[in-house]
Amino acid sequence: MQKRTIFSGAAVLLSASLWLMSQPALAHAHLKSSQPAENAEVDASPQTLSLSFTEEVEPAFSGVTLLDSQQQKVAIGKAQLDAGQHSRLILPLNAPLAAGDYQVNWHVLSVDGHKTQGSYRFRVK
Ligand SMILES: [Cu+2]
Repeated sequence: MQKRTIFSGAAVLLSASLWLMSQPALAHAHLKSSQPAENAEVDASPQTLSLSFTEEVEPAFSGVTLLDSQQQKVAIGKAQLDAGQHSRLILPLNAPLAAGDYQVNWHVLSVDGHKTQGSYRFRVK
């Protein structure tokens, strides 16, 4: 009798957790902040781009492209996860950025398996 109660309790817990796992997560990885920030005007070229998301992301399935004001792709390093903060991607720049407007296009896969993407701009004075 007691064994049976424990078993059905475990079954309820299991089905409850399966139900929770099947629910779509409410929060996907949205861009929380960046360096340089969206629409920022910086005095000098940054050394890296850094993008912080609302959830942890998978760097192998995430990427960032940088476009200059002519919509030409600027060569940058591969997105790396911040070792201390798995919701932050860091991208080294291969060379200092010339003065001008830049557009950052990002796409990420969050650890909950959802893809999101977006873009923002900043200016180097
Ligand atoms: Cu999600």
